[in-house]
This record gives sequence, structure tokens and C-alpha cells, in this order.
Amino acid sequence: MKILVATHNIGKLKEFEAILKPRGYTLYNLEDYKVNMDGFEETGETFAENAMLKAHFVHALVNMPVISDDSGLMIDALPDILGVKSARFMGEDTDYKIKNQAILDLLSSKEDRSAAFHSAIAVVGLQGDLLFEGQCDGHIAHEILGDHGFGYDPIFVPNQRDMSFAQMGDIEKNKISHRALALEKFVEYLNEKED
Ligand code: ITT
Repeated sequence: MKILVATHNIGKLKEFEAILKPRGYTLYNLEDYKVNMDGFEETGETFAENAMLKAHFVHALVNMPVISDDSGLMIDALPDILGVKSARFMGEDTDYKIKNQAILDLLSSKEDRSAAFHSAIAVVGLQGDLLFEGQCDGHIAHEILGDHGFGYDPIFVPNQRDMSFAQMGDIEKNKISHRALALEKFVEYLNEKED
């Protein structure tokens, strides 16, 4: 199956490829189709709304199925600054070393370090509008840990492991991450439809 991944985030794109390519999907990206998303704004209040908006925006420009992800980090002790606004925290162009350190500083006086990554995956142009969500619970580390992955990976420690997403590398992360869980639901949905 051919599907266009509607993301500018190279880290996300690599995870889509690692999870979907071995299952027989042929993935295209925004570059391949010269898609310009300049006019697109994430105006939704939920990950699901934003994922659907992104997928529809791109699907209106290309004649093929589109898959998108809207995701973010939710920190219980800092409920207002991340979530659906995770990419915009301190500005979209700010280096994640600075963003991650700022979060560690904001949490330094807090006892509750519980957090979760959430992903909503929207698929448009295949069978109506499809939506799949995944969540990975964990906590925020006390320091920057590891240098694999992207974004907030170096400060997030999932409950299943005693190391950050950025310490475990792609293969391990892709077994348990929010995005992997959501993509797994998409794959299962299609497999069930085929049976
Ligand atoms: P696209 O909209 O082009 O897909 P984006 O990076 O702007 O790319 P979002 O709007 O969904 O994507 O924002 C997601 C934010 O959450 C962004 O700051 C990511 O770095 C962060 N994030 C999401 N999943 C992550 C993961 O698996 N590891 C680290 N950070 C992640």
C-alpha cells in the first residue's frame, strides 16, 4: 500500500518508516510530492483534531492516502505549557537542548514528575477518516539522558524501562512508544479488514 506521511519532523518520519516499511507499506513524504504546508495551522484543541486537520490539508493537495501524526508530551505538574502545544513551547525553532533544560528547571521544585507522551494518527483517503491513538506513560528524568531520537526523548523515561527514550535507541523505542502503539492499531485495523 502507498501512503504519504504528512510530517516535517524527520524523527517522526524515521519512526513511521521503521514501523510501517517492514509491514509492506510504501511510504512517501512531503518532499516527494513537493507539498507546501505553509498555510497550515494547528488550530485544534486535541491531538486527534490536529492530526485530522493535517491529514486533510495534505490530502486536498495529493491524490493518494495520507497519514499524519499529532503528538506531544504531557507533564502532570506543568499542565499548561506542553500537550498539544509541545512543538510551540519556547518557539518552534528553539533547540531542544534548551527546551529540555528549561523543563528540568521548571520541575526542579516539584515532587510529581509523572508524564506521558501521546500520539494521534489520522489516515485520510483510504477508508473515510481513520483515527488511532497511543499513549506511553512515564516520568521526567532529573537530567538530560542520551542522544538518540528527537525532541523531548532525552528527558522522558517510560514506565516499562529504566532509561530515557534517547538512551534506548530506535528499535526499543519503537516497541513501546506512543506512536508505535497508535501505528500498531492502524496496522491491526487494516489486517482485520483484509480477513
Ligand atoms: P509535524 O506537525 O510536521 O508532524 P511537529 O514536530 O511540529 O511535526 P507536532 O505538532 O505533532 O509535530 O508536535 C509534536 C511535539 O512533541 C514536538 O515538539 C515533538 O518534538 C514532540 N514529540 C512528539 N513525539 C515525540 C517523541 O516520540 N519523542 C520526542 N518528542 C516528541
